[in-house]
Order: sequence, then structure tokens, then C-alpha cells
Amino acid sequence: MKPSVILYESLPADLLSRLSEQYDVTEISGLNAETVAEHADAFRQAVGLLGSGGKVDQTLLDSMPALKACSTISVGYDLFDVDALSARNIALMHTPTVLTDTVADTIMALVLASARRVTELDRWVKAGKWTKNIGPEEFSIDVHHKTLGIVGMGRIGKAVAQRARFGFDMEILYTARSAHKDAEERFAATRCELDELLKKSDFVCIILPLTDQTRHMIGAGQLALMKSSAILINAGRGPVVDEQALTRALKEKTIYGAGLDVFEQEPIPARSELLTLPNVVTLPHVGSATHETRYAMKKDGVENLLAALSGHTDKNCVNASALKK
Ligand code: 8YV
Repeated sequence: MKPSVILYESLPADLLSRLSEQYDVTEISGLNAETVAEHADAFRQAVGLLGSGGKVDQTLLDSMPALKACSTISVGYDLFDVDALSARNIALMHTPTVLTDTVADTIMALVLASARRVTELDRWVKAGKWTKNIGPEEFSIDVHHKTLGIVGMGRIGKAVAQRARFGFDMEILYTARSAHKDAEERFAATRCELDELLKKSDFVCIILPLTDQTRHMIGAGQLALMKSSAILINAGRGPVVDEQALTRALKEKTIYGAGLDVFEQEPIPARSELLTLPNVVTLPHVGSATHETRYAMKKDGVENLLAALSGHTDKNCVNASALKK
């Protein structure tokens, strides 16, 4: 009999059959209390867990006594209790490399759409409002040669810096705990404190993971430092930005606009005031959601799980240093 794994995200046929060669796969529709209760036996027996979008906490781990490895089809792993996993010597794998360029493209799309009012003017044209020559009411603001501040100079931050520097001749500022010499040399990026970045940037791109330290890191005080002509982009995790404070800043036009791929609550509630504001461009958390990249992430997810279950955690493992060999 093959050992079993739980799969809580759909896989293309070739990847599913690759996984099924070695493991008995129980596919469930999502990771939540109902599916765990419904498949309690499978959860008890599973040595592996593969998918994205469900909470993996102590309660879930208690229902999975045989678990050896989790593989999340995402770069972010804020839904995982990493300490609880490490305490049980369970490996946590993720997909940090394959989505970099696609997420950076999405961020540039948000930069351009919010500065050049692409979605707003698209709606305007489609509503039949283009009945006269356009004037200042329809004008927007430039992107090229402006200053772009990156809060979170990781892989994605660097891919954004490359696009901004070489595609749009932008000046790059960034914040980071330690200097990124490669980014300074390649993109002439300048490291500074967050307050200075907020004051000087025309575009502030938040590309941070969600942790206790980053939650609501951008609140009313930080937004107040931004120029009234500046745009905030968030493509990391929603709760890094205080959405109420952001809504107020957008309403009162103390900043020019925002481009958001992530929200404090996802899906964002339809009643959210943010959705009524013309100066915000919203996306439904699709930073990595292209056909090519989602396939590559799923492939990495499968390979990461197979590797971890055969004792190989040298690549793409979040808690490798905490695991006992
Ligand atoms: C994921 C993301 O794809 O990778 C991440 O951390 O936010 C997205 O790219 C999403 O979590 C669903 O898989």
C-alpha cells in the first residue's frame, strides 16, 4: 500500500499522476473544519499535505499524527504555524522562485493602471462619456522618471526595481534590514528608512510577508507622510496596510491613489467602501495567477513535497534549519 497525502488544490493531470505514482492521493475541495471532519481517516494517515489557502495550525496538526511534510503552492506561508511544524519535525516547503517575474509584472500593471487611471477611464469610455475632447478632468500622472520606493527588497522587489529602472528610468529607494549591494549596483537603488521612503516616493510598493512585525505597518501615520501625488501599491499581504486608514487617505485625497492586489479580508466584502472609490485599482489577489506561472508553482509544489518526503529539504524549505535529520 502506498503512503497517503492530502491534496487541497486542483492539479493538472500530469502533475497529479506524478504524485499518484508514489502516493495515494485524497483530493479535498479546500482545507477547513468541514473537509477535515469529512475525511478524518485520510487526515489521520496522511504523511503529506499539498495545496494553498488553508490554515495549518495546531488544531489541524493534531488531526494529522503521521504528517511529515507540508508543501504550499505559494511563496507566502503566513497561514502556517511554522513553530508548531518544526516542533513536530514537519518540513514546510514553498515556491519562492517561479512566481517572481509574474508578480513583478502585476505590480507594474498596478503602477501604470493607477497612475494613468486605466480602469477608471476604461469604465468612462464604456459608459459613453467620451462625448467631447478630453481635458484636465481626464488627465493622469506620469510614471517614467519618477521615484519608486520598494518596501521589501526580496526577489520580487528586485524584479520590480529592474522593470522600473530600465523600463521607466525610475529612481529606486528601498527599505531593508540589511543592504542589498546587488540592487544598489544593478539598479542604483538607495537604501533608506521607511519614513524617508514614504516622504520621497511617488510610488510606494509594499511587497512584504505578513508577520507580527509587518501587520498594519502602513497605517494613518505612515500614509500621512506620503505626497498628495503619490500612489500606494500593495501586492504582498493585505493586513500589512491598515485598510481603514488607507480608505480615509484615498477619500480625503491625501494620496493620489492606490493599486491593490491584496486585502485585509479576501475576498473583499462587496460592501467595502474601498470599492466605491475611483482612485483605487483593485485586483482579486492574482499577482501570480497566469497559466504559465500557476502551472510552474503547482509543479514546484509537487516536486517539493516529493523531495521533502524523501528527506531532501535543501531547496525551498522554510524551516530546514529547525529540522532534525
Ligand atoms: C498564491 C501568493 O498563489 O504565493 C503567494 O504567497 O500570494 C499567491 O501567489 C496564492 O496564495 C494562491 O496560491
